[in-house]
Amino acid sequence: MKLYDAPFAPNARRVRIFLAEKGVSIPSVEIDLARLEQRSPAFTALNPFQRVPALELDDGTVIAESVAICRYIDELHPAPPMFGLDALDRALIEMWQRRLELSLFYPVTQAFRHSHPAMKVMESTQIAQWAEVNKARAIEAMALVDKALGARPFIAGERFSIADVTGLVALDFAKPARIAISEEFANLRRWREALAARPSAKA
Ligand SMILES: N[C@@H](CCC(=O)N[C@@H](CS)C(=O)NCC(=O)O)C(=O)O
Repeated sequence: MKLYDAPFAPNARRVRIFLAEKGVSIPSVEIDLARLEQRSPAFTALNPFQRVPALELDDGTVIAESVAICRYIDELHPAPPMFGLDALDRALIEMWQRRLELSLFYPVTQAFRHSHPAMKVMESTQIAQWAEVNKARAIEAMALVDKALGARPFIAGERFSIADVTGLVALDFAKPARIAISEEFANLRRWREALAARPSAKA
């Protein structure tokens, strides 16, 4: 297996954190996004969507999309379980994974892509107003997640899951996207600090 990775790419980091939690290591190939290596003919042949991460299996099959890669790894290495143990657990993790991905992570990445000068190379048409819309959406999502978390340790319940990985990566990426995490969101900040203290967060 070969993992196509990029050091500062938040989606690639989701997979790296997941692998670290599982204690699994996969040889990786670095794709230089700033030099648009993801658009090279060789990488496009692997992933026509021109995005990292991508996992190439020994038979040449390519799995792209961070969560699809994580699901595959989870099937091969079930412990510790990160996609849930029973019907309800799996449903709640899926619910939070999707909420965090669509309502928090995606707006944070859009705010970054449409405001940061370094992203001009990838977003040839940067729309400042779209960045602002997404900043506001990310803050709305932070408020909802803060409320939902209450005192529970992890977003989908008592166990660390793929949803927490997406939450941590989204909140960490809020910094380069210039979205402050309000002091008001005490539950959210406590959750983020606990996730950031796990050894996997260094991945
Ligand atoms: N939905 C995809 C998103 C992948 C994605 O957007 N990757 C970014 C890096 S975080 C990328 O490759 N960007 C290159 C580009 O936009 O040209 C996933 O979950 O893996």
